[in-house]
Amino acid sequence: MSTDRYVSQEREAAPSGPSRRTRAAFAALGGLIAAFAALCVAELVAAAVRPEAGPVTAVGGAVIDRTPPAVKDFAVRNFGTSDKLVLQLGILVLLAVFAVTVGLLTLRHRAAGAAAVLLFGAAGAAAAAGRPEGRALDALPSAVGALVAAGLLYMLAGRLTPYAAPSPAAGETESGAPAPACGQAGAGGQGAFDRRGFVLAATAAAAASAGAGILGRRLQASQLAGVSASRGAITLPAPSSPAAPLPGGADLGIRGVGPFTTPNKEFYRVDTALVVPRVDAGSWRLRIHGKGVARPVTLGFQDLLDRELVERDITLTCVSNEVGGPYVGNARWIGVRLADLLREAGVRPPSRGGPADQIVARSVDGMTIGTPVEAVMDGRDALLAVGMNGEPLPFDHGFPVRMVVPGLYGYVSACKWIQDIELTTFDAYDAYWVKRTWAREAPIKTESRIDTPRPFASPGAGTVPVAGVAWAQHRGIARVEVRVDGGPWHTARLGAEAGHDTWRQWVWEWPATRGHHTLEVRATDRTGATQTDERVGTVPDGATGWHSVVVDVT
Ligand SMILES: Nc1nc2c(c(=O)[nH]1)N[C@H]1C(S)=C(S)[C@@H](COP(=O)(O)O)O[C@H]1N2
Ligand SMILES: [Mo]
Repeated sequence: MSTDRYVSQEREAAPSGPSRRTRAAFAALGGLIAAFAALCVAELVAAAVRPEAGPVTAVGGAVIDRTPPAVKDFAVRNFGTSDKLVLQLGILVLLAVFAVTVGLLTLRHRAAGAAAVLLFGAAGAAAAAGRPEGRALDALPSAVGALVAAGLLYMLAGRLTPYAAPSPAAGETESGAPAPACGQAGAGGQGAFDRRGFVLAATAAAAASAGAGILGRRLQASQLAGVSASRGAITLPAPSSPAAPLPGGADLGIRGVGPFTTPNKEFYRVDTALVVPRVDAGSWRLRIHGKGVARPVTLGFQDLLDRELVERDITLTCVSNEVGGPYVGNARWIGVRLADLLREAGVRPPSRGGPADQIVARSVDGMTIGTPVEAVMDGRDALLAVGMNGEPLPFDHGFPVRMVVPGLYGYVSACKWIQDIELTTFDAYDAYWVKRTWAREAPIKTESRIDTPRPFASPGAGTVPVAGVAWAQHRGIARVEVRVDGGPWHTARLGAEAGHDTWRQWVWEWPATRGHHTLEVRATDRTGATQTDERVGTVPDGATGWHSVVVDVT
């Protein structure tokens, strides 16, 4: 670049009119291109480090870690499982705004603009390395991306520096010939800059960035394909203690009510992972250690498969499930009994004098989940699960190994992508969600949900099946009742009981009359406790209240 053609003091030749606007637009574009380059380069570096270390993912994760429960609840309620997509789009929009601002800043201070990019990169790097399971190396994608972007922005900004005093005849080159149309600013030589140079450099940079980004994504995809193949190659041994066959009639087969066993693809997913961890079963290890562990152990995936496998139907529920909400699902799990492993390691529950009352499970992505030792060792089927509905765990649901404990909400029991189990006390350690105001202990509350008719449906008068599910894991459902417009309660017909750890379907044939009606449901569990009508929100230990549906019978 022939710097002698540029002035050092931009303000002296401050452009005006159309040229000024063009310069501003180009500067903004330069900022956007630099941001794009940063993301693309970072993606390429992340392919070498790990996908989770990419800046958008890392910043998103850091945001999730710091999101107040009320906001998290709002996000889950309004965006459901697309809350993560919304978050990532939000980050990209903010980044774009920042990029435009920084681009414009370069018009006044070239170096300041580039420095701002480095600062932003430092924030991304800190977010990546500062995640619960973050490593120093995770800072690399953001750092390299920011360095490249800062250099690029500085270079592009150079192309926007106006030429020194206009040539004797504005719009003409020294030889007197007209300026090439796409070269220097055609209109009003005052403030003209190297348009052509900018466009060429910007185009080349955008193309190179896209290339790096695509290459990065390809590399990441091929790594994932490798792990997927290793999952595909797994055959789970037949369980030595199979689940009892589902009693006929567990599934009432009513339209509008999901199947008794929720297919994996339809199973709700709740976690903080923006990138689903892809753990290779071959290199997976689980360490069991801590207070009162006489014989710490480290197990591999095959070690689990070589043990006695049990198969159980267990209904999972999220504490963030609103009354009537979708975050509940029932699956047939295969795994090893966690209590057996703990006993072999020398662990005793508090009731037998053990010093630890809390199991803290840690996932590969830094989630921590605290479960009462007593619950895990009280005889219930607390599993280290390796299979879900006849296949290895799906990646979304914790492959290769997760915990499943009947009767406890997921955030205090169901650690996915588990890699470490530490025996400790509730006094000594607060797990991830407990630090964020959720309760230390959270047994699942007795709840019921109307799945059909849907809210504001308009069925015809006559017999209308009102149906849904009810759950009170590890206590079992004894009765479900429905009432119309606050009238008397009617006992619903229950689906056959598959065990105390699963939900039950229910149906009540409603002789529906024309008009506006409110349907309400309540369940009673096998301890005799009836679901309370008191409405409380999900924080800190699960929502209560009766689910109601308003319909218009025609
Ligand atoms: N590693 C990890 N495990 C996790 C979570 C998480 O965010 N990270 N979320 C928990 C919560 S809140 C619930 S409700 C269950 C949901 O399990 P699912 O996504 O398989 O339905 O997983 C639990 N295990
Ligand atoms: Mo949850």
